[in-house]
Amino acid sequence: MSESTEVEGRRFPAPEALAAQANVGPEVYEEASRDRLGFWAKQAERLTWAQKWDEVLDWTNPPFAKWFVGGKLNVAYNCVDRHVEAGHGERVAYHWEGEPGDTRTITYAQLKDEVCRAANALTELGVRAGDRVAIYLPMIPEAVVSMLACARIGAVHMVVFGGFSADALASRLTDAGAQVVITADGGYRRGAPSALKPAVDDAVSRVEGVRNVLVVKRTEQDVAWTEGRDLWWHDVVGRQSTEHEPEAFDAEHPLYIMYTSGTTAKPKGILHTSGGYLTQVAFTHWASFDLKADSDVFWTAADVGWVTGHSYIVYGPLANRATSVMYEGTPETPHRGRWFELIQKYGVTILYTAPTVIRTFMKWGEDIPAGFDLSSLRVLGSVGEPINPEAWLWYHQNIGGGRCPIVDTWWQTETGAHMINPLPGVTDLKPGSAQTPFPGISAKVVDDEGNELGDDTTGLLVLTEPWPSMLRTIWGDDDRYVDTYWSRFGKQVYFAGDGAKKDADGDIWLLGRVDDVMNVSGHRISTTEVESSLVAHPAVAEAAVVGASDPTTGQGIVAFVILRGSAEDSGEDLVQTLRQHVARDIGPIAKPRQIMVVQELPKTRSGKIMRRLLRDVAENREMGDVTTLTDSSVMNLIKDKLPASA
Ligand code: 6R9
Repeated sequence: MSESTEVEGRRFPAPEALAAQANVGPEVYEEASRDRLGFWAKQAERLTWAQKWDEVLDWTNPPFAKWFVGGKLNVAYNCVDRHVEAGHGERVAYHWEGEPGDTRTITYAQLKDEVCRAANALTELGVRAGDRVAIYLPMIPEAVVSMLACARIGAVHMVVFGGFSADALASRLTDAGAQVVITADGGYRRGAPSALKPAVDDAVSRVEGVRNVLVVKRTEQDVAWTEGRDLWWHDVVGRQSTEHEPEAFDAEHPLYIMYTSGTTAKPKGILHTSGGYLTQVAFTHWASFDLKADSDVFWTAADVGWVTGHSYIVYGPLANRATSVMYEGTPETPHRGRWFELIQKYGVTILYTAPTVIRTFMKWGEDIPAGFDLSSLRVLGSVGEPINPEAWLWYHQNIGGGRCPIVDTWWQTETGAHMINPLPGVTDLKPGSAQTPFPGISAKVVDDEGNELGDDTTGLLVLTEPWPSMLRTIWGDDDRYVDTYWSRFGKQVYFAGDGAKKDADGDIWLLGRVDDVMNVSGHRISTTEVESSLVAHPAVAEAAVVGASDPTTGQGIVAFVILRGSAEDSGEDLVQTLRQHVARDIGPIAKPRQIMVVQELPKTRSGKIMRRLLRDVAENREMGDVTTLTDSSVMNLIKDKLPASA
């Protein structure tokens, strides 16, 4: 039996102490399935509504859903004001830490003042309910303040990840029709100030309709200035009143647009609305992580420019009055223990991050986390990709001290909030599996014709009932919304684009995007499966696998691997060893045709490997669109490393 199957067979029961005091118990599944809409209506009561809804769900015109019809609320009021009114103004909303080590502690009362000021400033700049505001900021508190200020006045925010290029920003500004851009002179990245304003200047010069650029001073870099258009945040926001009356908006009022890459070059603007979104992010944040607002210190170590940041740095934690950590920089600056130092310093109790980061930590070695006191941690989370069992186990042992449940959360920009994940005080955990649809969510695995599959089979993941935080459309393109998600199996079934398997216990395993499924001599092999096998080998830290067209087998398996520190100078022998290892582990059919040792892999902001680009390399093609890469120079590094034949 291979190392990976041994791990896969193991179960990790819910820790007893945690189960005894967990926010939700096993009965929650029963309750939700007995009356799904009643269950979600009960969760909506967690929020403060200016006017209650008449109807929980209107699904008379699928796939266009309306949740909490007739209800009215203000999202920012729910995230900030109501906690201050209830006497929690002195509670910390964010322990913010800049990469250079500067810090800011922001209480709910202070956050309320800042949000009100920013809301007044946007109003002064002529921003009205329904207008779009682009936010292109580093991970600084003004990013959260800007989002909430928009929500407060009913403007629709559109956060663009600070690592994206001027091109990517320009196409998003145009598509959304943004009128104001909020940015900064720069932010700190890997020990140095990194400029943001030049990309905004470039993008704004190419689009129509941006009236003002509001600039936060962060790095004190010199910036070019366009009089009349550019304004300093500290001038315009700084002089505003801290009073602002929040207006109640319809439950279906648009809250934000978040762009995500699709199969074509044009990114999709995923639209989320207010009442249903906030209900599901608040409830999942509370239930999936067993959040205790009075004692936990919660840290989503991700960027606000990713949906994970929207739902679990901003809206979920704030709606639940949580105390969060927010960190500006990279994990290796100024040293590889920076995250662990932050956990120790702030007493973080819940850590939520992505498998790619865990694998990087594995590569750096367990001595680094061992050098810090991580005993405050009690729950761990994972998001963004399937977490391979080895990484799960490493996370469990070396960061969680063997005592913290790992909540592997499957969801998407489109779903807005957690959809498939174990519950920390309830579920016996299986490393590598997201396991169970969240209470009130209906997920199934179907074959190509849409027939539900039994246990122990592999197929496509679908969602068969609407859910409160679902996307409402693709901005400006209802047809593409219907075509992309709701046409493969009819207008009532959401096609997620992920392959999935149900095991003999009925637990769900995610197998990656269906376009990542390879076809080798007629056998369907998931890239995730081969990657997982490679990473299970002690010499490998990280692996990316693609199917490259092959004249005989249809597709051939090409793997890119990063070696662990100790194994870094091994040569051809190691490549053969790894090929054999995969053949033994999965079967000879899965043996990679080619394995290339590289230093880095191309990744998006959410840590997903851009296999499309690796496929271009493997098939010796010109590279496609790289605008969603966090660091486009990575691809040159990889190409330089390749043998001429590749
Ligand atoms: C939240 C987020 C969505 C895609 C999704 C799937 C993959 C996310 C996962 C996971 C397996 C998990 N994905 N979480 N796969 N297990 N726990 O990542 O949103 O950036 O839109 O990506 O990510 O393939 O379809 P987004």
